[in-house]
Amino acid sequence: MKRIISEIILTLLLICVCWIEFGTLNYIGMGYEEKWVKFVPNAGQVELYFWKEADVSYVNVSIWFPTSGYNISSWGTPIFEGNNITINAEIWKWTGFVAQVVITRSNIYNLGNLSPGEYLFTFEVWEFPVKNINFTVFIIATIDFNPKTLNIRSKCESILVRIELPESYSVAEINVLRMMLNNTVLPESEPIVIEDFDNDGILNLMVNFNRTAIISYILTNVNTTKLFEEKFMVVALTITGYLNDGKPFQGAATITIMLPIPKSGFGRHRCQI
Ligand SMILES: [Ca+2]
Repeated sequence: MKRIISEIILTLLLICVCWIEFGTLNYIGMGYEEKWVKFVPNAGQVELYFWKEADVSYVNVSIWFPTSGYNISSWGTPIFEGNNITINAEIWKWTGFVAQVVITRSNIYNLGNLSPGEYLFTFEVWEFPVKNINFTVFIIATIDFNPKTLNIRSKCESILVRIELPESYSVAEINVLRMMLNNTVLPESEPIVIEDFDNDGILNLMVNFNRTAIISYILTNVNTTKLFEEKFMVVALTITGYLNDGKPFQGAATITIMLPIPKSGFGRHRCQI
């Protein structure tokens, strides 16, 4: 009985040794050793995508591999140094036999509730920078356009934009010179008025944008064929800017543009809202 048990143990040991040997795959006769080695992907294999949901910022990192022979042992955790965020992942490549199949692996990094500002997110592997992405966390502003409907054939007047900021910020701190509409149109230098026009207890900054400039921008960025067919279109416009201390803000609202049917054939149009 003891002999049988000894033989079983011996057999199991032999199996283990063989398995370990197979696992390390020392194919000395083939001239190389099959093993896991450190691997750094190139930038073309990596996609970075930033988004914000509620108050939380996220970056998704996707990496594609040409074979099954890769292993990500650590995705790393975000390291914050001021507005620079660095990730250090650990990736391995198997030098032996692998399946020729493209595999994509992804990981979402929760960056938490970041304060407003401009950030640089760098994805490193084995401390080697692979790819980075810049993103901005904005103070979310409430935007209101007046008028809310534009006749695109009108060539006069301005569009009034009323801006409110969240409770902990003041519109008096907005640097009007750096404001832009859709990163293209600057506001008019005057008048600039601060008052609580809607009596909700929150001050509004009111500035004008040149109507012709906005219409020109819209016409070069919308499907004009569709506009001429349907005679109106709803367009989202975004206001971005900075407070005097550099904190960025952004807000968006829609405006309806319309293409009225001329009442006369002479192409004359009165200025109208
Ligand atoms: Ca208000």
